[in-house]
Amino acid sequence: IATIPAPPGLPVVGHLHQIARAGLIGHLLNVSRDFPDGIFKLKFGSRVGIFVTSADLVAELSDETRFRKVPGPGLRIVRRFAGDGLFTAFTEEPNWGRAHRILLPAFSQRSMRGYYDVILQVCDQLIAKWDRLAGTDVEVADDMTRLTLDSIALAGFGHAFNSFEKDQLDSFLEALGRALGESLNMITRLPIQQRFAKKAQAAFDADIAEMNTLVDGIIADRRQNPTDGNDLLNLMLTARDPESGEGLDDLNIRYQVLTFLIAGHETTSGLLTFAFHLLLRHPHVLAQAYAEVDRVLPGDTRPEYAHVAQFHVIERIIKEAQRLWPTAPAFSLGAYEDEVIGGKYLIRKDRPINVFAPGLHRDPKVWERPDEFDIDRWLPEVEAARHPHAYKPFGNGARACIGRQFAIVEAKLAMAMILQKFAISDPVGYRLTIKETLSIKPDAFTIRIAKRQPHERIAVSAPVAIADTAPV
Ligand code: FDE
Repeated sequence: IATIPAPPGLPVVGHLHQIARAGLIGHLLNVSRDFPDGIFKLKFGSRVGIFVTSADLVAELSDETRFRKVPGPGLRIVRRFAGDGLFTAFTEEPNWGRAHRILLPAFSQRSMRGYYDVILQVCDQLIAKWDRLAGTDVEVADDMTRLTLDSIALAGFGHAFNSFEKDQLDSFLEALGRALGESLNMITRLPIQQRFAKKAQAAFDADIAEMNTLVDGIIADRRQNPTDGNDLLNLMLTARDPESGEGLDDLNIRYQVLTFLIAGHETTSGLLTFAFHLLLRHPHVLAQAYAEVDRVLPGDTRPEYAHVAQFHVIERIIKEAQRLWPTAPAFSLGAYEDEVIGGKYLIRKDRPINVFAPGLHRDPKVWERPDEFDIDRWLPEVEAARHPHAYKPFGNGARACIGRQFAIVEAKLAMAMILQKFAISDPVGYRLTIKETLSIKPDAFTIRIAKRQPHERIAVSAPVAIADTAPV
């Protein structure tokens, strides 16, 4: 049995003081490069976190007979507002299986077809806004957030945020942003600091109350105005678990609605924002994407559901963006019984072990030139030959992302519609800095947008290349 290695740190605070500089993600990436075995531990005050970045070790952790998702410290704090909703539930909690079985049909192929028109409608609002703003610089993450929040709310719950009509992001997002930020603070604070964080605690409670008010309004509205069809909310309110025959109780429905509002927008908006950042860094790939859009959607062709499957280049861009910057950057697993992984590392029963996806997705044993953005890694024959556990942007097994198809359809459609209509460029030469809540996204990233002229849709001019500097 070998001890899990750790970088040198100070006795009391451990490695906390080193995190500030590069942010948690940057720090973990830096540390992971020093541990080629792909496992290390870090001390956060009184707490020790174990991180795994090797595909071989992740293969073992992905064995659902030995390990299952166990929410780690961050998600346990998020439980204060998301409770035993799907994302934050322990796998053994009865409400997880119940809600999973009840809500799975909401993400079938047939349902996706139904959501398509809603997503398209919200994309139209983004395009209309950018049409008005053509010639100026837009804050990418903010508009991607408007897009993803509005589409999950409308498709899942029939709730119209109408975010594109407002200059300010919805106050729900501010409350959520602060609550997630505070959750992150709570896990990195020392216990002694936590005791003095009374003000932060009160603000946290107020933000949760504000989010609950919105969610309760959405639920009450549907109860008063019932609709046909099996959107998420109708399934939550009326469907029964095929196994136990039970439905979801009111508190759990509140947790689920909030969970989907959060999980459905945070990660997808970050994904799109990273993807545009990477595209502007790699003009030859951007040119490929334009060429594909012009082939699949010539002229002003209106995108239809069947077109989405034809965006192969865009799909590879999205996959590669999720490799370098998986926007849900970690998930945690725990052993059913004491286990040994890698032939020598003891993993105690129920102890959360973090799969750190940005590190896994750069495992040098699997990925050549791991820091390079290369969409050809996702050519079918290349992908088929790859280690099966080297890429986990959507988590693993039964607890993997239930919204994955929704997110991918939305991201592909939004990117295609933007490229169909706009020439995008990065006149300031944005240098990536990452904003971390519980998900990650590029901070303060703006792009310049101009309307594409009809003649540009045949011969596409690539924007000027910007010297590559190391990310983070
Ligand atoms: C989930 C999820 C996950 C897992 C986590 C753990 O394990 O902890 C992940 C990793 C994810 N997810 C990711 C992602 C990315 C993206 C872009 C997304 N995601 C998107 C989305 C959308 C929606 C609606 C969603 N998403 C949702 C969700 C949910 C509900 C969940 C939970 C599941 C269970 O059952 O557990 C998830 N997601 Fe996601």
